Amino acid sequence: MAKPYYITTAIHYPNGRPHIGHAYEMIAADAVARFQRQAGRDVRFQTGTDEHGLKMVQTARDRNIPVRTLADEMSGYFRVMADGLDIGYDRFIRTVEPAHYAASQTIWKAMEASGDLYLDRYEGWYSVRDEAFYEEKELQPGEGDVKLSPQGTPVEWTSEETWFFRLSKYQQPLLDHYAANPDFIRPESRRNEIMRFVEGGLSDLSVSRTSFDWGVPVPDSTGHVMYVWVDALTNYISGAGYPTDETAFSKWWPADLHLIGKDIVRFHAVYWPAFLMSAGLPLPHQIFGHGFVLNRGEKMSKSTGNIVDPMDLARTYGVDSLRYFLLRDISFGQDGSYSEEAIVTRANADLSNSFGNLAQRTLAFIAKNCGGELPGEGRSEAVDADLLTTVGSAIESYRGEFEKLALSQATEAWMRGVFACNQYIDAQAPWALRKNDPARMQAVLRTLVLAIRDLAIAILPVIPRSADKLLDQLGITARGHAALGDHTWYDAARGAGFRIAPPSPIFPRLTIAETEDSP
Ligand code: ME8
Repeated sequence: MAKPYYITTAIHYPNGRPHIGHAYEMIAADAVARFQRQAGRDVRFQTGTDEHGLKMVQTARDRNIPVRTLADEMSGYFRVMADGLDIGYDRFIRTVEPAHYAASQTIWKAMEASGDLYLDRYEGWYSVRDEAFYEEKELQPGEGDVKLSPQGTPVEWTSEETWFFRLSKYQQPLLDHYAANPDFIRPESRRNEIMRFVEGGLSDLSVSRTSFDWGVPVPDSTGHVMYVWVDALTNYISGAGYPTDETAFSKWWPADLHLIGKDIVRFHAVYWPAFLMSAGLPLPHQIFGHGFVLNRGEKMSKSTGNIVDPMDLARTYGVDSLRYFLLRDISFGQDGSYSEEAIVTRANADLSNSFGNLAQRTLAFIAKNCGGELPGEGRSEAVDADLLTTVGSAIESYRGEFEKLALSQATEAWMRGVFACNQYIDAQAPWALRKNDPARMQAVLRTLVLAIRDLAIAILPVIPRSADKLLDQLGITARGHAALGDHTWYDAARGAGFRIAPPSPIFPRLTIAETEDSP
């Protein structure tokens, strides 16, 4: 049995409804999880919501509702979105769960037992929007007296008694870990950014708050709740059985991959490993900081009113068009832009006109002209084997890129296989062979079915719903990588008398939806 594989997304703040950035992260993680399942690995995929902290308190206050009511309502939207986008998570964790409280208190006590926690007075800058402390030297001037964090969010001066974590003690151990594990932080640009930050020196971190009570209580310290990031990061282990279910925890931990956005790499690559070292727990294998999805190149914000509900896009253009677009058009690790035009253009070019058209032409032709029967071997020519070799190597490079999380290059490689098939079908023109050379027609159709089936299996992680439908139309039950390139199923299905029914198109051609302000 292959090694188990544990992947997580960040847990999202449910202080508002989910946006396309959240959808993007879930889709990318889901595609990786599906890919690893296809490779035969026992996969655990965790996502969820991060429900404590001052931001939640303030949003609830603005809406005049209890924080827990806000958390329950908004967390629900995240789960509904995950389900709507076919995110196949194994665990949706909420940080308000009692078992998560207990786990957070256990890791706290372990850090305390290592002598890494002490009580002192914190005075410094805090950004509620980022739920982060910043040093004076990191700030930039904003309008008037306002100071801004490196993320461009306003900071406010705070002063209170808090528990501190001896982060400074972990500067060298962290640098040693980065040096010994070059793949710990990806992509390279983020790794460099974090190394520079840690080399610059680490101050101890304030890890509790006394000015509000919406959080996990610090053990034996009345009036203190944990800094939201302490309990938030702990979700990765509390959701995998820590500390009560040793069997589950030792199976899944350390995680293979924490997939998160570029703005929170510091928390995952500096604070989290330091907490784990302090608690005597192993570190995750990799932290990947993906880029931001921008609306026509602009940051989404409530004030510019350009926040689009990802579920609206999925309803209008189809879940798989959205998934395919995000993974194909944005180079994974970099920022990327989206617009409805871009989604429609990409989905039409690759899915509808290329892959969809290829499958539709082939299956409809067999249904109509061969009574749906899978064609026999007929008279093969060298070009047939050549096509299958080209498709096989396109899929191989797709898999290689996927392994490296180069998701856009992966889908690009897959498209090379699709293009080769389209060239082949045009050149071989089976419709012209029907009367004069039926044996040749059979060989051509058989080759196409073999190629389409492998392309559909390969692309399952990206467009699970449509690829599944296509495989069902072909009567194929195999879904894993082990089936790729294995053509023995074909004669078995033929022998069993399987027939292709007239197919309904799987990738309809899209047009841009009319909006109220369209001309
Ligand atoms: O940071 N494009 O939650 P969050 C792509 N609760 N990704 C984006 C994005 C965008 N426009 N905007 C946000 C938090 N993200 C914490 C995490 S983990 C222990 C705690 C990403 O709801 C962001 O980078 O603000 C992060 O990975 C995730 O969405 C959740 O962001």
